[in-house]
Amino acid sequence: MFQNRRTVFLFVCSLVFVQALYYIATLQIKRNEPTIVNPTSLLILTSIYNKSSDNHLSSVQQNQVYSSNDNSTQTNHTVDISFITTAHNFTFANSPLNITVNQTIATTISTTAIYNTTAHPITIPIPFLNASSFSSFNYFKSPPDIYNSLPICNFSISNNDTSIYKVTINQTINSYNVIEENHGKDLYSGGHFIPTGCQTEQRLALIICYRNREQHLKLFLANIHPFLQKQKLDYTIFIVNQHGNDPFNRAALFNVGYIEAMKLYSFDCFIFHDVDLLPEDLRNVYKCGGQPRHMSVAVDKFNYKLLYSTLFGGVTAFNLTDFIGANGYPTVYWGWGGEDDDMYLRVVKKLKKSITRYPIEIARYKMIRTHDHTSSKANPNRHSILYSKYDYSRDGINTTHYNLHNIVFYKLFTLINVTLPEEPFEKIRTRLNMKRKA
Ligand code: BGN
Repeated sequence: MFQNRRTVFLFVCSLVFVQALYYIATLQIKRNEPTIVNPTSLLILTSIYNKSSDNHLSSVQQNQVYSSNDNSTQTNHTVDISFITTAHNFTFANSPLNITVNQTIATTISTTAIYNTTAHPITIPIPFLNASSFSSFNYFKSPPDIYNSLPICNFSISNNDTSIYKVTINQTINSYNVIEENHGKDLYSGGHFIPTGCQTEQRLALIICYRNREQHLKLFLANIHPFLQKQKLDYTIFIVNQHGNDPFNRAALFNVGYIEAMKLYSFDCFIFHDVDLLPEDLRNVYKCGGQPRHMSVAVDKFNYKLLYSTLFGGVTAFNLTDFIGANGYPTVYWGWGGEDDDMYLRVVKKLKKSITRYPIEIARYKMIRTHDHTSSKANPNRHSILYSKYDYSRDGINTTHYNLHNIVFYKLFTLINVTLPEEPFEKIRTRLNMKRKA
Protein backbone atom coordinates (compact mmCIF):
# COMPACT_ATOMS: atom_id res chain seq x y z
CA MET A 1 0.00 0.00 0.00
CA PHE A 2 2.70 2.43 1.10
CA GLN A 3 4.67 1.42 -1.94
CA ASN A 4 1.65 2.13 -4.16
CA ARG A 5 0.97 5.52 -2.63
CA ARG A 6 4.59 6.47 -3.05
CA THR A 7 4.55 5.49 -6.73
CA VAL A 8 1.36 7.50 -7.36
CA PHE A 9 2.85 10.48 -5.54
CA LEU A 10 6.04 10.29 -7.57
CA PHE A 11 4.05 9.93 -10.78
CA VAL A 12 1.94 13.00 -10.01
CA CYS A 13 5.07 14.97 -9.09
CA SER A 14 6.77 14.12 -12.36
CA LEU A 15 3.62 15.07 -14.30
CA VAL A 16 3.52 18.47 -12.60
CA PHE A 17 7.25 18.92 -13.22
CA VAL A 18 6.96 18.12 -16.94
CA GLN A 19 3.99 20.47 -17.29
CA ALA A 20 5.87 23.23 -15.53
CA LEU A 21 8.84 22.75 -17.84
CA TYR A 22 6.58 22.92 -20.91
CA TYR A 23 4.89 26.08 -19.61
CA ILE A 24 8.20 27.82 -18.99
CA ALA A 25 9.51 26.82 -22.41
CA THR A 26 6.44 28.10 -24.32
CA LEU A 27 6.44 31.31 -22.30
CA GLN A 28 10.03 31.90 -23.31
CA ILE A 29 9.28 31.37 -27.01
CA LYS A 30 6.32 33.75 -26.84
CA ARG A 31 8.41 36.39 -25.13
CA ASN A 32 10.98 36.34 -27.91
CA GLU A 33 8.38 36.62 -30.61
CA PRO A 34 7.15 40.04 -31.75
CA THR A 35 3.42 40.04 -32.28
CA ILE A 36 2.39 41.31 -35.64
CA VAL A 37 -0.99 42.78 -34.98
CA ASN A 38 -1.82 43.45 -38.59
CA PRO A 39 -0.08 40.87 -40.74
CA THR A 40 0.38 42.07 -44.28
CA SER A 41 -1.44 39.25 -45.96
CA LEU A 42 -4.41 39.80 -43.73
CA LEU A 43 -4.41 43.47 -44.45
CA ILE A 44 -4.36 42.87 -48.16
CA LEU A 45 -6.82 40.03 -48.20
CA THR A 46 -9.39 41.49 -45.86
CA SER A 47 -9.50 44.69 -47.79
CA ILE A 48 -10.02 43.21 -51.23
CA TYR A 49 -13.37 44.41 -52.59
CA ASN A 50 -13.94 45.98 -49.27
CA LYS A 51 -13.96 49.68 -49.71
CA SER A 52 -16.69 50.00 -47.14
CA SER A 53 -14.34 48.71 -44.46
CA ASP A 54 -12.94 52.23 -44.24
CA ASN A 55 -13.79 53.20 -40.75
CA HIS A 56 -13.59 56.85 -40.16
CA LEU A 57 -11.80 57.25 -36.90
CA SER A 58 -10.77 60.13 -34.75
CA SER A 59 -8.02 62.33 -36.09
CA VAL A 60 -5.44 61.14 -33.60
CA GLN A 61 -6.11 57.41 -33.92
CA GLN A 62 -2.86 55.54 -34.27
CA ASN A 63 -2.64 52.03 -35.60
CA GLN A 64 -0.07 49.97 -33.84
CA VAL A 65 1.37 47.70 -36.42
CA TYR A 66 3.96 46.01 -34.30
CA SER A 67 3.86 45.33 -30.67
CA SER A 68 6.31 43.44 -28.57
CA ASN A 69 6.36 42.31 -25.00
CA ASP A 70 9.91 43.43 -24.63
CA ASN A 71 10.67 46.92 -25.83
CA SER A 72 14.31 46.90 -25.09
CA THR A 73 15.50 43.92 -27.10
CA GLN A 74 16.25 44.18 -30.76
CA THR A 75 14.39 41.66 -32.86
CA ASN A 76 15.48 40.20 -36.14
CA HIS A 77 12.79 39.82 -38.74
CA THR A 78 13.32 38.13 -42.00
CA VAL A 79 10.74 39.41 -44.36
CA ASP A 80 10.20 37.46 -47.47
CA ILE A 81 8.78 40.08 -49.75
CA SER A 82 6.56 37.86 -51.79
CA PHE A 83 2.98 38.73 -52.25
CA ILE A 84 0.18 36.29 -52.41
CA THR A 85 -2.93 37.67 -53.96
CA THR A 86 -6.15 35.82 -54.30
CA ALA A 87 -9.10 36.31 -56.59
CA HIS A 88 -7.23 38.54 -58.99
CA ASN A 89 -5.65 38.15 -62.34
CA PHE A 90 -3.54 41.11 -63.32
CA THR A 91 -1.06 41.19 -66.12
CA PHE A 92 1.25 44.15 -66.28
CA ALA A 93 1.97 43.79 -69.95
CA ASN A 94 4.06 46.86 -70.52
CA SER A 95 5.64 46.97 -67.13
CA PRO A 96 9.43 46.94 -67.18
CA LEU A 97 9.22 44.04 -64.77
CA ASN A 98 6.69 42.11 -66.80
CA ILE A 99 4.81 40.91 -63.79
CA THR A 100 1.98 38.43 -64.13
CA VAL A 101 -0.27 37.73 -61.21
CA ASN A 102 -2.39 34.60 -61.49
CA GLN A 103 -5.91 33.95 -60.36
CA THR A 104 -5.26 32.06 -57.19
CA ILE A 105 -1.72 32.37 -55.96
CA ALA A 106 0.96 34.53 -57.40
CA THR A 107 4.35 35.61 -56.29
CA THR A 108 5.07 38.99 -57.73
CA ILE A 109 8.37 39.70 -56.10
CA SER A 110 10.75 37.37 -54.47
CA THR A 111 13.54 38.84 -52.54
CA THR A 112 14.50 38.65 -48.94
CA ALA A 113 15.21 41.76 -46.96
CA ILE A 114 16.81 41.19 -43.62
CA TYR A 115 16.62 44.03 -41.20
CA ASN A 116 16.15 44.77 -37.57
CA THR A 117 13.35 46.65 -36.00
CA THR A 118 12.56 47.23 -32.41
CA ALA A 119 8.91 47.66 -31.68
CA HIS A 120 8.26 50.61 -29.41
CA PRO A 121 4.56 50.84 -28.83
CA ILE A 122 4.78 54.27 -27.29
CA THR A 123 2.45 57.12 -27.98
CA ILE A 124 3.95 59.89 -30.02
CA PRO A 125 2.02 63.10 -30.42
CA ILE A 126 1.17 63.38 -34.08
CA PRO A 127 1.02 66.95 -35.25
CA PHE A 128 -1.34 66.32 -38.16
CA LEU A 129 -4.34 67.98 -36.61
CA ASN A 130 -7.66 67.75 -38.52
CA ALA A 131 -6.35 64.94 -40.71
CA SER A 132 -8.73 61.97 -40.91
CA SER A 133 -7.32 58.53 -40.31
CA PHE A 134 -8.54 55.00 -40.94
CA SER A 135 -8.09 51.55 -39.51
CA SER A 136 -6.46 49.87 -42.48
CA PHE A 137 -4.80 50.27 -45.81
CA ASN A 138 -7.25 49.44 -48.54
CA TYR A 139 -6.59 47.41 -51.57
CA PHE A 140 -9.44 47.62 -54.02
CA LYS A 141 -9.82 46.88 -57.66
CA SER A 142 -12.82 45.86 -59.71
CA PRO A 143 -13.32 42.09 -60.01
CA PRO A 144 -10.74 40.56 -62.41
CA ASP A 145 -13.10 39.92 -65.33
CA ILE A 146 -14.12 43.56 -65.38
CA TYR A 147 -10.65 44.94 -64.57
CA ASN A 148 -8.88 42.96 -67.29
CA SER A 149 -11.27 44.10 -69.95
CA LEU A 150 -10.51 47.77 -69.24
CA PRO A 151 -8.12 49.70 -71.50
CA ILE A 152 -4.63 50.52 -70.19
CA CYS A 153 -4.56 53.86 -68.37
CA ASN A 154 -2.90 56.29 -70.69
CA PHE A 155 -1.89 59.85 -70.07
CA SER A 156 -1.09 61.38 -73.41
CA ILE A 157 1.78 63.86 -73.60
CA SER A 158 1.73 64.33 -77.34
CA ASN A 159 -0.23 67.56 -77.67
CA ASN A 160 1.73 70.19 -79.61
CA ASP A 161 0.39 72.93 -77.41
CA THR A 162 2.71 72.24 -74.46
CA SER A 163 1.18 75.03 -72.38
CA ILE A 164 -1.69 72.68 -71.49
CA TYR A 165 0.76 70.63 -69.41
CA LYS A 166 1.90 73.52 -67.28
CA VAL A 167 0.86 73.04 -63.64
CA THR A 168 -0.58 75.94 -61.70
CA ILE A 169 0.93 75.56 -58.28
CA ASN A 170 -1.41 76.13 -55.38
CA GLN A 171 0.50 78.10 -52.76
CA THR A 172 -2.21 78.38 -50.11
CA ILE A 173 -1.50 76.49 -46.91
CA ASN A 174 -4.83 74.92 -45.97
CA SER A 175 -5.75 72.62 -43.10
CA TYR A 176 -5.85 68.90 -43.82
CA ASN A 177 -9.63 68.74 -43.87
CA VAL A 178 -9.73 71.40 -46.59
CA ILE A 179 -7.09 69.51 -48.61
CA GLU A 180 -9.09 66.30 -48.10
CA GLU A 181 -12.21 68.09 -49.22
CA ASN A 182 -10.49 69.35 -52.39
CA HIS A 183 -8.35 66.36 -53.35
CA GLY A 184 -9.22 63.38 -51.16
CA LYS A 185 -12.66 62.39 -52.47
CA ASP A 186 -11.38 59.60 -54.72
CA LEU A 187 -8.68 58.34 -52.37
CA TYR A 188 -8.61 55.09 -50.46
CA SER A 189 -7.20 55.24 -46.96
CA GLY A 190 -3.46 55.78 -46.65
CA GLY A 191 -3.31 58.21 -49.59
CA HIS A 192 -3.95 55.47 -52.12
CA PHE A 193 -5.45 56.26 -55.52
CA ILE A 194 -6.52 53.83 -58.24
CA PRO A 195 -7.89 55.34 -61.44
CA THR A 196 -11.29 54.16 -62.53
CA GLY A 197 -12.23 53.02 -66.02
CA CYS A 198 -8.76 51.77 -66.97
CA GLN A 199 -6.07 49.38 -65.76
CA THR A 200 -2.72 50.63 -64.55
CA GLU A 201 0.64 49.25 -65.61
CA GLN A 202 2.49 50.01 -62.39
CA ARG A 203 1.88 50.43 -58.70
CA LEU A 204 3.73 53.46 -57.48
CA ALA A 205 4.94 54.04 -53.93
CA LEU A 206 5.78 57.72 -53.56
CA ILE A 207 8.12 57.84 -50.57
CA ILE A 208 8.78 61.13 -48.83
CA CYS A 209 11.38 61.63 -46.12
CA TYR A 210 10.07 63.93 -43.44
CA ARG A 211 10.79 65.74 -40.20
CA ASN A 212 8.96 68.70 -38.82
CA ARG A 213 7.97 70.50 -42.02
CA GLU A 214 4.25 70.65 -41.80
CA GLN A 215 3.75 73.67 -44.03
CA HIS A 216 5.78 71.99 -46.75
CA LEU A 217 3.77 68.82 -46.31
CA LYS A 218 0.44 70.61 -46.69
CA LEU A 219 1.56 72.35 -49.85
CA PHE A 220 3.05 69.13 -51.16
CA LEU A 221 -0.16 67.14 -50.61
CA ALA A 222 -2.40 69.85 -52.05
CA ASN A 223 -0.34 69.84 -55.24
CA ILE A 224 0.89 66.28 -55.71
CA HIS A 225 -2.51 64.54 -55.44
CA PRO A 226 -4.17 66.36 -58.34
CA PHE A 227 -0.93 66.04 -60.33
CA LEU A 228 -0.73 62.24 -59.96
CA GLN A 229 -4.45 61.74 -60.43
CA LYS A 230 -4.31 63.57 -63.76
CA GLN A 231 -1.54 61.15 -64.79
CA LYS A 232 -3.91 58.24 -64.06
CA LEU A 233 -1.55 56.34 -61.80
CA ASP A 234 -2.12 53.73 -59.12
CA TYR A 235 -0.17 55.48 -56.38
CA THR A 236 0.21 55.66 -52.62
CA ILE A 237 1.89 58.43 -50.68
CA PHE A 238 4.13 57.41 -47.78
CA ILE A 239 5.46 60.00 -45.36
CA VAL A 240 8.37 58.50 -43.45
CA ASN A 241 8.79 60.62 -40.35
CA GLN A 242 12.08 60.60 -38.44
CA HIS A 243 11.10 61.03 -34.83
CA GLY A 244 13.68 61.77 -32.11
CA ASN A 245 16.83 63.82 -31.97
CA ASP A 246 19.33 61.80 -33.97
CA PRO A 247 20.68 63.59 -37.05
CA PHE A 248 18.40 63.39 -40.07
CA ASN A 249 19.08 60.42 -42.31
CA ARG A 250 17.26 61.06 -45.59
CA ALA A 251 18.48 57.92 -47.34
CA ALA A 252 17.73 55.50 -44.49
CA LEU A 253 14.18 56.91 -44.35
CA PHE A 254 13.77 56.03 -48.01
CA ASN A 255 14.79 52.44 -47.28
CA VAL A 256 12.34 52.29 -44.39
CA GLY A 257 9.60 53.56 -46.71
CA TYR A 258 10.44 50.88 -49.23
CA ILE A 259 10.49 48.05 -46.64
CA GLU A 260 7.26 49.07 -44.94
CA ALA A 261 5.44 49.85 -48.21
CA MET A 262 6.21 46.38 -49.52
CA LYS A 263 4.43 44.86 -46.54
CA LEU A 264 1.21 46.54 -47.61
CA TYR A 265 0.95 46.19 -51.37
CA SER A 266 3.01 44.77 -54.21
CA PHE A 267 4.51 48.02 -55.46
CA ASP A 268 6.75 47.83 -58.50
CA CYS A 269 7.77 51.46 -58.88
CA PHE A 270 9.32 53.69 -56.20
CA ILE A 271 9.75 57.42 -56.38
CA PHE A 272 11.83 58.95 -53.59
CA HIS A 273 10.89 62.55 -53.05
CA ASP A 274 11.88 65.59 -51.01
CA VAL A 275 8.82 67.20 -49.44
CA ASP A 276 9.72 70.70 -50.65
CA LEU A 277 9.73 69.96 -54.40
CA LEU A 278 6.65 70.42 -56.57
CA PRO A 279 6.55 69.29 -60.20
CA GLU A 280 5.55 72.00 -62.65
CA ASP A 281 4.83 70.05 -65.82
CA LEU A 282 2.37 67.17 -66.31
CA ARG A 283 4.62 65.53 -68.90
CA ASN A 284 6.94 64.68 -66.01
CA VAL A 285 5.21 61.33 -65.65
CA TYR A 286 5.73 59.56 -62.32
CA LYS A 287 6.40 56.13 -63.79
CA CYS A 288 9.42 53.85 -63.65
CA GLY A 289 11.35 52.64 -66.65
CA GLY A 290 14.20 50.25 -67.28
CA GLN A 291 16.78 52.65 -65.82
CA PRO A 292 16.79 54.69 -62.60
CA ARG A 293 15.59 58.19 -63.38
CA HIS A 294 16.64 61.50 -61.91
CA MET A 295 13.39 63.47 -61.96
CA SER A 296 14.23 66.87 -60.46
CA VAL A 297 16.51 68.12 -63.21
CA ALA A 298 15.54 71.78 -63.31
CA VAL A 299 14.70 73.42 -59.98
CA ASP A 300 13.68 77.09 -59.78
CA LYS A 301 16.07 77.70 -56.86
CA PHE A 302 18.97 76.82 -59.19
CA ASN A 303 17.56 78.82 -62.11
CA TYR A 304 16.24 75.64 -63.72
CA LYS A 305 19.76 74.42 -64.38
CA LEU A 306 21.29 71.08 -63.49
CA LEU A 307 23.93 71.79 -60.83
CA TYR A 308 26.30 69.03 -61.99
CA SER A 309 25.98 66.14 -64.41
CA THR A 310 25.92 63.37 -61.80
CA LEU A 311 23.43 65.13 -59.50
CA PHE A 312 20.94 62.56 -58.23
CA GLY A 313 19.21 64.42 -55.39
CA GLY A 314 15.66 65.72 -54.93
CA VAL A 315 13.45 63.22 -56.72
CA THR A 316 14.49 59.82 -58.11
CA ALA A 317 12.56 56.88 -59.61
CA PHE A 318 13.51 53.20 -59.42
CA ASN A 319 11.75 50.09 -60.56
CA LEU A 320 11.71 47.33 -57.97
CA THR A 321 14.49 45.19 -59.43
CA ASP A 322 16.84 48.14 -59.80
CA PHE A 323 16.23 49.30 -56.25
CA ILE A 324 16.91 45.85 -54.87
CA GLY A 325 19.91 45.44 -57.19
CA ALA A 326 21.45 48.63 -55.82
CA ASN A 327 20.80 47.39 -52.25
CA GLY A 328 18.64 50.50 -51.84
CA TYR A 329 19.98 53.76 -50.45
CA PRO A 330 22.97 53.93 -48.09
CA THR A 331 22.22 54.24 -44.37
CA VAL A 332 25.53 55.77 -43.28
CA TYR A 333 24.99 59.44 -44.14
CA TRP A 334 23.82 61.30 -41.02
CA GLY A 335 23.03 64.96 -41.62
CA TRP A 336 23.18 66.83 -44.91
CA GLY A 337 24.89 65.71 -48.11
CA GLY A 338 26.48 62.84 -49.94
CA GLU A 339 23.75 60.16 -49.79
CA ASP A 340 22.43 61.07 -53.24
CA ASP A 341 25.93 60.95 -54.75
CA ASP A 342 26.39 57.55 -53.13
CA MET A 343 23.15 56.37 -54.72
CA TYR A 344 24.42 57.59 -58.08
CA LEU A 345 27.57 55.49 -57.60
CA ARG A 346 25.45 52.47 -56.67
CA VAL A 347 23.58 52.77 -59.97
CA VAL A 348 26.79 53.02 -61.97
CA LYS A 349 29.04 50.62 -60.06
CA LYS A 350 26.66 48.10 -58.51
CA LEU A 351 23.80 48.02 -61.00
CA LYS A 352 26.13 48.78 -63.89
CA LYS A 353 23.53 51.08 -65.42
CA SER A 354 23.38 54.74 -66.20
CA ILE A 355 20.72 57.13 -64.94
CA THR A 356 18.23 58.70 -67.26
CA ARG A 357 16.42 62.05 -67.19
CA TYR A 358 13.39 63.61 -68.84
CA PRO A 359 14.18 66.69 -70.93
CA ILE A 360 15.07 69.79 -68.92
CA GLU A 361 11.98 71.70 -70.13
CA ILE A 362 9.77 68.93 -68.68
CA ALA A 363 11.54 67.89 -65.45
CA ARG A 364 10.90 71.27 -63.81
CA TYR A 365 10.24 71.81 -60.11
CA LYS A 366 9.40 74.60 -57.74
CA MET A 367 11.13 74.45 -54.38
CA ILE A 368 8.82 75.50 -51.57
CA ARG A 369 10.29 78.16 -49.35
CA THR A 370 8.67 78.63 -45.98
CA HIS A 371 10.39 79.33 -42.70
CA ASP A 372 9.01 76.55 -40.54
CA HIS A 373 12.08 74.36 -40.68
CA THR A 374 15.79 74.28 -40.06
CA SER A 375 18.15 72.55 -42.47
CA SER A 376 20.27 69.61 -41.37
CA LYS A 377 23.88 70.21 -40.41
CA ALA A 378 26.32 69.11 -43.13
CA ASN A 379 27.86 65.73 -42.43
CA PRO A 380 31.65 66.14 -41.94
CA ASN A 381 32.24 62.46 -42.84
CA ARG A 382 30.39 62.44 -46.12
CA HIS A 383 33.46 62.84 -48.31
CA SER A 384 35.37 60.02 -46.57
CA ILE A 385 32.47 57.59 -46.94
CA LEU A 386 31.67 58.54 -50.51
CA TYR A 387 35.24 58.42 -51.79
CA SER A 388 36.09 55.19 -49.94
CA LYS A 389 34.09 53.34 -52.63
CA TYR A 390 33.11 50.72 -50.06
CA ASP A 391 31.38 47.53 -51.09
CA TYR A 392 27.70 48.49 -51.47
CA SER A 393 26.56 45.05 -50.27
CA ARG A 394 27.84 46.03 -46.84
CA ASP A 395 25.25 48.76 -46.43
CA GLY A 396 21.76 49.47 -47.69
CA ILE A 397 18.39 47.75 -47.48
CA ASN A 398 20.02 44.80 -45.74
CA THR A 399 21.38 46.97 -42.90
CA THR A 400 18.49 49.37 -42.39
CA HIS A 401 17.92 49.48 -38.64
CA TYR A 402 14.98 51.38 -37.26
CA ASN A 403 12.56 51.49 -34.42
CA LEU A 404 9.10 51.44 -35.88
CA HIS A 405 6.72 53.29 -33.60
CA ASN A 406 3.54 53.22 -35.60
CA ILE A 407 1.91 53.41 -38.98
CA VAL A 408 -1.14 55.58 -39.43
CA PHE A 409 -3.37 55.43 -42.47
CA TYR A 410 -4.46 58.99 -42.98
CA LYS A 411 -6.75 60.01 -45.79
CA LEU A 412 -4.03 61.83 -47.71
CA PHE A 413 -1.00 59.66 -46.85
CA THR A 414 0.34 56.73 -44.92
CA LEU A 415 2.52 57.88 -42.05
CA ILE A 416 5.43 55.66 -41.05
CA ASN A 417 6.84 56.87 -37.78
CA VAL A 418 10.35 55.77 -36.84
CA THR A 419 13.44 56.61 -34.89
CA LEU A 420 16.82 55.83 -36.38
CA PRO A 421 19.68 55.06 -34.02
CA GLU A 422 22.78 56.95 -35.19
CA GLU A 423 25.77 54.73 -35.89
CA PRO A 424 29.07 56.31 -34.75
CA PHE A 425 31.49 57.04 -37.57
CA GLU A 426 34.16 54.70 -36.16
CA LYS A 427 31.68 51.83 -36.34
CA ILE A 428 30.69 52.81 -39.87
CA ARG A 429 34.33 52.85 -40.86
CA THR A 430 34.89 49.33 -39.48
CA ARG A 431 31.64 47.92 -40.82
CA LEU A 432 32.27 49.21 -44.32
CA ASN A 433 35.91 48.19 -44.14
CA MET A 434 36.95 51.71 -45.06
CA LYS A 435 40.67 52.26 -45.29
CA ARG A 436 42.12 54.86 -42.96
CA LYS A 437 43.87 57.80 -44.54
CA ALA A 438 47.68 57.37 -44.44
C1 BGN B 1 26.32 68.27 -53.28
C2 BGN B 1 26.00 67.26 -52.19
C3 BGN B 1 24.71 66.59 -52.50
C4 BGN B 1 23.62 67.63 -52.72
C5 BGN B 1 24.05 68.59 -53.81
C6 BGN B 1 23.01 69.67 -54.09
C7 BGN B 1 28.01 66.28 -51.15
C8 BGN B 1 29.05 65.19 -51.21
C9 BGN B 1 30.39 65.78 -51.46
C10 BGN B 1 31.44 64.72 -51.63
N1 BGN B 1 27.09 66.29 -52.11
O1 BGN B 1 27.50 68.94 -52.98
O2 BGN B 1 24.37 65.72 -51.44
O3 BGN B 1 22.42 67.03 -53.10
O4 BGN B 1 25.26 69.18 -53.42
O5 BGN B 1 22.76 70.46 -52.98
O6 BGN B 1 28.03 67.09 -50.23
